[in-house]
Amino acid sequence: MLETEPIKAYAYELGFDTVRITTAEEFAEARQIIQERIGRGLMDGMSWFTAERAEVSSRPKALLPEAQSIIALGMVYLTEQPDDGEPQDLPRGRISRYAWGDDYHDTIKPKLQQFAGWLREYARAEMGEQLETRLFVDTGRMVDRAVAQRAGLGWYGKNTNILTRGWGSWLFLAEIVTNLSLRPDTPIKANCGSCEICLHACPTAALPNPYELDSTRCISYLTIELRGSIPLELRPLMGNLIFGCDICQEVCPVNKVAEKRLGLRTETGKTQFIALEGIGKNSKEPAHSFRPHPELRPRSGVGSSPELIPLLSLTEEQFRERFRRSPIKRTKRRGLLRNVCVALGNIGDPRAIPALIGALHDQEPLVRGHAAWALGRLGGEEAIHALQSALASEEEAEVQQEIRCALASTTTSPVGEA
Ligand code: B12
Ligand code: SF4
Ligand code: SF4
Repeated sequence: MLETEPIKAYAYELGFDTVRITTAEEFAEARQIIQERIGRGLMDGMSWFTAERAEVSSRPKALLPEAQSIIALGMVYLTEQPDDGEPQDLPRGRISRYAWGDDYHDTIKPKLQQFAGWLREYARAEMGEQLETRLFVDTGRMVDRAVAQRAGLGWYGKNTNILTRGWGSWLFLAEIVTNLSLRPDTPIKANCGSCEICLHACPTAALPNPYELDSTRCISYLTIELRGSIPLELRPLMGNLIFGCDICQEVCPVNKVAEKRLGLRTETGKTQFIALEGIGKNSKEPAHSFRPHPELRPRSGVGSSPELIPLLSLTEEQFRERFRRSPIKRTKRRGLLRNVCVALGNIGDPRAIPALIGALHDQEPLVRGHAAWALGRLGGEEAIHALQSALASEEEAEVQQEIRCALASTTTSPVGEA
């Protein structure tokens, strides 16, 4: 059997922060749970997330018939909060931490390919073995969290994220399925105990029970995966979140310990690394000095809390250019502007009214409908007048309905006025 220590050492050298190994046995329990959740409609709206996908993604041998082992990898994505510039008093949105920097798929995939190249040489030199691999990060048909749990990389938190000793849940998961027979690690004996903080902190009640996520209510799904209209009753609960949601991770005590250990502090409302010495010492991981990954550092000009009003005038071309390297491109322009409208409706700053009136005439019906909702929330003569004249010229039934609803629920006094 091949020695696993050099494999793990190479994973760290490549920039992964944690690595464990498990067998290529099927993930029968995960499959059963996923299929049950699909059956109950908890994954509705993600048409790609099918029972057939669950079937394949829980059977490594369906993906690689010769599979023997899985190398489970984690890459921490704690970074400094980017400087979002001035002025601070205009309405701003919130982007979840994993999207402050470049798209992690683009960062991790080449590393997995490099890893597989190295592994091929290592297997040939040590044992004369021919290597077969399949590489996965997020989008592939693999149950990333179930692999990480069985490999002992971490344990399931009640918010369904994998928590690790030392890094909390602030890490991306990836895998290499291989035909090599490698000594497996054992699962960690840890759990959330009696804590239920995340369940109560979720603004949309998307965590009805421990370890159970109702995706259809999760802000991450609503802002990233959902292609159409956001359900009316959930919009007021979304605050200023415009891409993803970190709330159930931010409140987690395990994450707070990890952040402190890594020297991450919140100062003047911004998170920054204050101390970076001695990191790794209390962790089970080798004491390699943690630095926020250069590849994951915010540099794509996206920011963590962008000004919302200017986003409403982004053209398709400007959207593509600005978010070219960011995970945000997944929402497409219309999805992002839809989210921006909801955030502006929730923030209630009347300075957004002119831009929202402009968005009432956007080329995308989805944006027009959500701009109408936001104007209804803001209220006031100007907003009502704009809604009435938009109704007269609007041709899409769904947008007409949004405008009627907005008019029915609004008041002539703008938000903030008695
Ligand atoms: C679909 C998907 C989503 C969906 C649905 C999320 C979900 N919980 O299922 C949406 C769009 C909502 C989403 C959101 C997010 N996602 Co996502 N997502 C995925 C994806 C593609 C599949 C997940 C899946 O299989 N879901 C099906 C459900 C049923 O599986 P599950 O929640 O893991 O359920 C398990 C547990 O509940 C457990 N379980 C059930 N009952 C019990 C009982 C006990 C006692 C125990 C111990 C366990 C247990 O068993 C289940 C099966 O394994 C994975 C990538 C991948 N290929 O796996 C990324 C992935 C899970 N997402 C990830 C991330 C980062 C996020 C967000 C944080 C992004 C954000 N900031 O907005 C949020 C987190 C929301 C949340 N609280 O989970 C990371 C998670 C990393 C980690 N540390 O866990 C992954 C692994 C991507 C990656 N490769 O890094 N995501
Ligand atoms: S990501 Fe946000 S909306 Fe989704 S479960 Fe966590 S707190 Fe709730
Ligand atoms: S907040 Fe508490 S219950 Fe939720 S994942 Fe963290 S430790 Fe577990």
